[in-house]
Order: sequence, then structure tokens, then C-alpha cells
Amino acid sequence: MRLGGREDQDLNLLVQAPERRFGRRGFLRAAGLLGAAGVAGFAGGILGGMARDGDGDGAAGSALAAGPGNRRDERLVNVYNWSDYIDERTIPLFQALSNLRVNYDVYSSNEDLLAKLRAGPTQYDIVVPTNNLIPTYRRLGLIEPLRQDLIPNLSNLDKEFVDTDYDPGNRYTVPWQWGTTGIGYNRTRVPGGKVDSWAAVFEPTRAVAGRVSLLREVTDLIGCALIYLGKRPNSSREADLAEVVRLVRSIKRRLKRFTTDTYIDELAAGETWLAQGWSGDVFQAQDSNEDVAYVIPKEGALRFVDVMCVPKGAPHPANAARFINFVLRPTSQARISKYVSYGTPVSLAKPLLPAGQTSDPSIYPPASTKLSIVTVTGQKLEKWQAAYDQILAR
Ligand code: N2P
Repeated sequence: MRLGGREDQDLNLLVQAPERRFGRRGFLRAAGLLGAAGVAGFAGGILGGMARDGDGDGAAGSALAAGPGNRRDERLVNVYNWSDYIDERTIPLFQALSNLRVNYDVYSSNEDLLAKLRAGPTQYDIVVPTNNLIPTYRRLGLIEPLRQDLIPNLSNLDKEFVDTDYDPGNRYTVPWQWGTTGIGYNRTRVPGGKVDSWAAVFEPTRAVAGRVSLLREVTDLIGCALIYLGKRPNSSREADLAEVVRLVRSIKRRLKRFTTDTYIDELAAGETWLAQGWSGDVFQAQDSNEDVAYVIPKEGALRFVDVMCVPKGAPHPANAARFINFVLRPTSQARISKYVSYGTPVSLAKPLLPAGQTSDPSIYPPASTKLSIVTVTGQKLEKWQAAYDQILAR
């Protein structure tokens, strides 16, 4: 890499490993990466035109250079992703290397994202729904095929993320990160210092009343309650769903709330002691409070893959492909994964990750762990949604 003096330092700053213990959320806020701003770190051409960061992209080098293929002629890519799902260097680094500006905005549930996309055209070039909703996105015509010719790093993906039932061959989707839905808890506050069953959150004891949260997300709430009740995690039987509704409604008084974006802070601050949550989020809470632990309950749990897609009619589909290609670099994957503690779909990134993460069975569960992937399409989605609405209704 031929970079001298100041640029070299800038680049080093950009690629340095993130410091995990220092307020990740505070940093992202300060950098303007939370919310709609997202211009922090745009190098405005300092490094523009430099196509590689020493990652050996092969053809991706040319893919990073701006070119035709967008509907609007702008050096821009609008990314809409989950909250707390990126480190603080990936966006500035991509901006510096591609000379494209990133607007980075966040949401906190699949419902919010789907509702936004269904409401009419948006300016987003990339959205990151969960894999189980892809059949729905396809049926509703909400996403368009990817510019695969601009994503040579697709070859970095592990086979299991290519041979999928929701999008074989990655025509529409490319995984961002994956994880499990389990329980985050505070070791010092739960009886015996340990949790091993969904009972902890679905039948909380009086001692933890007001200190428990559940996910405000149809698939996770209904799917995990079904698992706890010993039903098929994919069930859409009326009787099973009625049982789920009865169970969760009966414990509502003991819950602090249904949430997807406040439980990291609440667990970290000791405001909640038990939270149904996503693996990496709980580890992010653990970064600020070492009493926090994560468990995949013995009854089994859910596994999900969040996937990058291009909304139909997006203004900058070619730039979206360039961003996706960058995210698929092993170094990008390692940087993101290390920071958010979710699983990477690119095994080539694993040697770059701390051994403590790659050998952690709660991040990379062994094949023997009972994990289900639920698919929610058509009628089933409606039934699950109806059950969920009944649970949340007053
Ligand atoms: C990241 C949330 C992960 C999304 N904060 C779960 N599908």
C-alpha cells in the first residue's frame, strides 16, 4: 500500500482494532453513526480512488471504484441496519477507500423495517431483514436482485450461507452476521447465579418481578414461547398459539417491557436482570457489566441470519453492491464480528478474531445445540402476528 505521512496515520486510525471496553454506544452516538447522520469519517477523497486496503480483494479492487449502474448519479449509499450492529471503523474505512459517502440509519425490529418498506418507496439502498422474512419480502416484491457482478467477494461466504432455502445462490441476499435468541441475565440477581431454562423469562418468579424484558419481535417472542411450551417451534396450530398468548399475557404484570433496543443498556445498568435477547447484544451488555451472562436455554433456541438486500428501485444499487462487497472482506467481517460479538458467515475471518470468541459455544454453538430456524410466510405470518398483537394488546 503506497501511502505516506498523514494518510498512513489516518488509515491506521481507521483500521485499528476497536477497543471493546470503551463505551461502544457512546462512541457511535458521538460519531454520528446512530441516527440519520452518518457522515463521520467521510474522507472526501483523501484516500479516494485507492481501491484496496491490502485485503487481496482480487476483482473487488475495481469494484470499489465508482462506476455506472446507479439510478441516481451520486457518490452515496444509504444503509438501513439494526441498532448496535456495527463497529465504529467500518463506515469511515469504506468511505475513505471507495470515496462514496454512507448515510447510516438504524431500526430495531423487523416489524419496523417491513412497515417502512411497505409504506412506499424509501431512499434506502441496503436494508438488513432477518432471513426468515425473505420469502415475504420476495412475495411482496420489496427487494431486487443484487448486482452480483460487483460482488466478487461472494466467494468468501461459507457454503451454508450460500445453499440456503430462503435464497439459494445469494441472488437477493448476503448475510451480514448471524446469531441466536436466548437469555441474558445478571448472575448476581438470579437464584443460584445461573439460568438454564426459558422458564426464567416465560414464568418469572415474584423475586424478579419488574426486572424482566422480552423481545418486541414476532418471530422471537412466539417462536421461543412455543419452544418453552414443548411445541414445534414452527407451529401455526391455533391451539398452540392460543397457549402462547395465554402464557405471555399471564406474566405481563411481571415484565418491565417488550423491547429490542433498550435491553443492552438495561442489562448493563442492572435495571433488568433477565432479558430474552440476541446473543451479540447480550455480550455487548457484558462488555460494560461482567455480571451479565448469556445462555441458550436447554429446551432449545432460535438461530437467525440477518441479510443485506437492496430494496426495489433503490437509488444506488451499484454502490450498494460495492458496500456489500466490502463487508464480505475477511478483515471487514473480523472487525464487525469482533465488536458486535455475533457470528461471521465468512470463516476466512475467523483467524483474525480473538480465539476467545471463535471458541465460545454461545457465539459459535456446536452442532449438538438445539437450534431452530423458523420461517414465517403467508398465512403463518398472519397467525403469528395476530397472536403477537393479542399479547401486546392492553
Ligand atoms: C443487533 C440485533 C440483531 C438482530 N442489535 C436480530 N435479528
